[in-house]
Amino acid sequence: MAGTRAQSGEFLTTAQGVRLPDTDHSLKAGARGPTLMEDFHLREKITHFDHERIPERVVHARGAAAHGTFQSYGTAAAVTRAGFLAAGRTTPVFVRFSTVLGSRGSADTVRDVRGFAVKFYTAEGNFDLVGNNMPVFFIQDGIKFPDVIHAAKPHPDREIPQAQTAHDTFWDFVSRHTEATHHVLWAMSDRGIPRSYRTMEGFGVHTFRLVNAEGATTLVKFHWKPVAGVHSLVWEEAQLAAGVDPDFHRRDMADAITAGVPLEFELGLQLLPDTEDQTFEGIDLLDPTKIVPEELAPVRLVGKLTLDRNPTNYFAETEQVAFHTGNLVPGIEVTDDPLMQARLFSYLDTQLTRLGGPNFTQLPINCPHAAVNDNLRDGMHQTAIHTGITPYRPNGIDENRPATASADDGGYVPAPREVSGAKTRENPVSFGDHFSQATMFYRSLTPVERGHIVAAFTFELGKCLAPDVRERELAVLSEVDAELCEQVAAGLGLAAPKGTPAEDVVLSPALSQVVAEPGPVAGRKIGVIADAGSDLAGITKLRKAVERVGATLLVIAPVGGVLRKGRSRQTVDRTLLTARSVEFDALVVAGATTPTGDIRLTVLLQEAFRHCKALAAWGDGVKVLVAAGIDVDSPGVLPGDEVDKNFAEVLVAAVGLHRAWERADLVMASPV
Ligand code: HDD
Repeated sequence: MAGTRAQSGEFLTTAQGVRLPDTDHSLKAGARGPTLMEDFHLREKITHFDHERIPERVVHARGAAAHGTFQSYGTAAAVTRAGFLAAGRTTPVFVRFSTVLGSRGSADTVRDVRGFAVKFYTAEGNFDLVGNNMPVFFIQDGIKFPDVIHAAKPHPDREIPQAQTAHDTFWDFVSRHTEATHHVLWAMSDRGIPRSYRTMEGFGVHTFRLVNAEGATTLVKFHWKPVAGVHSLVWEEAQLAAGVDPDFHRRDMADAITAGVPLEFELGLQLLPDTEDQTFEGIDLLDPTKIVPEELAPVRLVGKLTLDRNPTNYFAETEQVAFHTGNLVPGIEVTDDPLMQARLFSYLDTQLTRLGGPNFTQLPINCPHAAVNDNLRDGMHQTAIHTGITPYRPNGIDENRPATASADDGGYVPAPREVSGAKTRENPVSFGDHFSQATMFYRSLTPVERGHIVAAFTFELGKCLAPDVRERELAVLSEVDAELCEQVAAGLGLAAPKGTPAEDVVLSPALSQVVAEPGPVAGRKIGVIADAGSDLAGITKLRKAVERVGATLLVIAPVGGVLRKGRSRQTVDRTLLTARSVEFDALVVAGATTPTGDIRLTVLLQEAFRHCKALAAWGDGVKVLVAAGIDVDSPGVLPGDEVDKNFAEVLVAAVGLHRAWERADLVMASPV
């Protein structure tokens, strides 16, 4: 099999299968002599190496992926005939998460949109849901995609800055192109810096059309709801993590899957009537800069995605997977959203360069699990050995095979729709509202989330050198919300322009990600600081309690090795040299730990405190917190006497709340 060929047999061989006696020395005329041209092994080894890289994706170059399954609840069967959404179906999937702007080797935790691309290998062919972790987009028409990406990518002269929007060309573009405003608000919110891939929502963004067995149609917006809840990093943490561990998100996902803690998301549908004008409650469903608030159209859960298997080979799977918005199955259709229409062209086209020709569907990761019987032939990298002589229709020689399929045979027959109109390059009038939903988004959030948006705008515009860019973006913000504009202006030391933001927007509390009740903690990391004198038996008890709820406990000690006390043992996972607070969702100081007076310990605890994470300690460990300058009466600081049920439960609940936001005013840098 092509996928395993390189690994078969006992001996190292050439690509031709010839066994090799030596791969460390080139063939030379004497030990100090010139290398001989006849060394076919040297030439093959270097030639292959020279061509190991393929072009990275023009966007979404940085990504990580996992295999899994999608289990249908059957609750969508009335609205779509898509087989994988029928009751009782389980479908294999491959999901690739990504950032948009950075190069393949860039950091995971930068402020950016995250890609959320799902390939369902259904029995009726592959269905790709190529979404993002934000439900809206910067542009309403795909013809502008090169513009927004050119503006957001590094400046062409020096190729800086990498993987971020905090520079002049991005803000020059979006301040002049106000349909981007709603998406910009999302990007500047906590959604731009997710804690983990498992704590992101996903969105199909566009409105799609579902068709059921009777041919009735329903418009739909796809949502992925993370079982772990929606949580983010704080900005300082994201910046630190970009340096401390650029692989933060991919490591988090791979480690959790290895530890047996899968990532889980539920697929949700917002079902909307397929009316003549394709609007809902006044919202244009063909405008990808608009959402339909969940309060107006509830998200109905129709199945569960479980990602539980890491790829075997990054290049063969994660790099070579090719998603395409046009990979559709019967029962799911596209709409006339002009952003989506352009995407239908781009995704197939881009693979021709990236994957070197038209046969990329034969790569194992892209191969449908459904039977393939096409008349496509030859081309670069053809790996199939087609039989027969009639790759054309009609043919008589092979009795006109393969046959075409009617809808009853499972053929992809689109629902008939009238289409008419004069040729024109223009937007519908309804696309002209650029601000009202940006206002709704901002005002629907909690004060702490709004503070993060203010800080993000102040940071990003503070990185712009051109004064007119900053001023023009302030004018945009003045149309969104006066308070937002004034606070950002104050941080930049500029006057706040007066705009006319909408006053009567109906809020959507579902947009906030701050929780009042503790959520699941599976996949979270808790660091326990200990040394040779610590209560190691207490650590064992705590480990059991946190592992029971799917979290991981890591021991942090002054130096590596194994801590021993009596019959207890604890392997050190991190030292004060290798640990940084950003890796942990909570830090705990074990009882009887001696304060080391090490500044790295103080920084570790102070950072976690600043980032509003849970901090706990038992016994004498409390003294370590105090020595690090932590006020143990602060919200989210949990001192205890020993590790008992209550201590563990309180800690897990604090992690489940994600952050002690009540501490935010006290410790986080003020945005202005
Ligand atoms: Fe795109 C990749 C998501 C608009 C053109 N896009 C790409 C990926 C995701 C998205 C998740 C990475 C897929 C992977 O992991 O391989 N893109 C979106 C969303 C959009 C969007 C949610 C708006 C709603 N994209 C968009 C437009 C165009 C493209 C308007 C062009 C007209 N996108 C591409 C592309 C990429 C891509 C150039 C680069 C690599 C690839 O396709 O395979 O074709």
